[in-house]
Amino acid sequence: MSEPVIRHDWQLDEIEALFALPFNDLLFRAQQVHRQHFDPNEVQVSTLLSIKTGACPEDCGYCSQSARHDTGLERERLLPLEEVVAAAKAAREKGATRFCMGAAWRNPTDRNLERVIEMIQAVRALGMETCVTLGMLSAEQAVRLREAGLDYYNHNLDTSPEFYGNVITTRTFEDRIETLKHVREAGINVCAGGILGMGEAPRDRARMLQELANLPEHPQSVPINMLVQVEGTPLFGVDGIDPLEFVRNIAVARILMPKSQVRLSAGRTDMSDELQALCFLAGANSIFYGERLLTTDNPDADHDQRLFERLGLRAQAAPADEQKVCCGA
Ligand code: SAM
Ligand code: DTB
Ligand code: SF4
Repeated sequence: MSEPVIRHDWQLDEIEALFALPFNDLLFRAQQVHRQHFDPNEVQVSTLLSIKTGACPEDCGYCSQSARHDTGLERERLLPLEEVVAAAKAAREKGATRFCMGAAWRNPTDRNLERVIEMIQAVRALGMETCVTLGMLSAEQAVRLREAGLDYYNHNLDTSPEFYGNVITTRTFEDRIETLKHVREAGINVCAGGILGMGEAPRDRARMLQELANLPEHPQSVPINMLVQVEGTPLFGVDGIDPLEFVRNIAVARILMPKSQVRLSAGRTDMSDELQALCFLAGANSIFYGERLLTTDNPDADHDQRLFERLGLRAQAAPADEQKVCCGA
């Protein structure tokens, strides 16, 4: 079979045609693409930590951390360095190779950025890859993070440009694209994806994947989250997505972005093992691992280890420094 071309010119009708394929045909195509670029039995394992929780000024309709929603979440100040290092060590001991730190900010102040940089350097010193998600970044801040050795920056498009205003009003889809540009141009690996099950139409899901695939470079990591419904948020109680439709989204993401890590992200506690197995078959090859996401639960590490055993999956080893796309200071 010929090497699939890495494309950045996907048309909406082509993407919708992929979604319309019989399920077996779609999964077969996705699995073929997956095997051309990855070991099909290897999964990248990341652990998350909320380094600054709650009281966020943004109004994201899905989020437990927005100051505008009454979710009963206790706000916390930026965690001390020692606590972050202890959590990273614990994650490493359980088998995670990437440590992702999230802050409930619209954007970091330069002062806070310096504190996060100390965390990045301390976590890298443990031999782990680092990822942070801190909200909007200026071009200068992205360069500063790159110089500090950051491996990945997570910033999700979340949904289609057309549906965006139904979910978030305090920033625009274009703002997100702008931050991704700063991150990419600074030479940091991009982690960008979105959330499914927020009441969006099938066309919005196709549009979100089109926007991701038609970025100047495919994000190196593409987290696909299933909405975790949090009481007190505007999206609590919304009709969720058909699980098989979720699997189709994973498969289409894999086909559009053949070399990206596609992460089966939030929402796994509500998924059966069998549904997760279908997601891996569709080309997902990364997960969040450990009992906590940012503010909500994730499956127990023991359960995930058992699932990996049952499926014959292996956690990807930590990449040697020289193999990293980005190796910083
Ligand atoms: N404040 C920063 C920002 O929004 O860019 C970083 C942290 S924010 C919590 C990171 C991402 O988590 C969001 O963009 C969203 O895609 C995802 N997320 C947040 N709450 C979620 C939920 N309830 N269910 C699924 N994904 C969620
Ligand atoms: C992403 O796409 N999903 C993660 C990470 N990037 C930062 C966050 C999921 C958050 C789920 C809800 C919570 O725990 O607050
Ligand atoms: Fe704030 Fe990020 Fe939550 Fe939006 S998703 S409310 S920006 S923490």
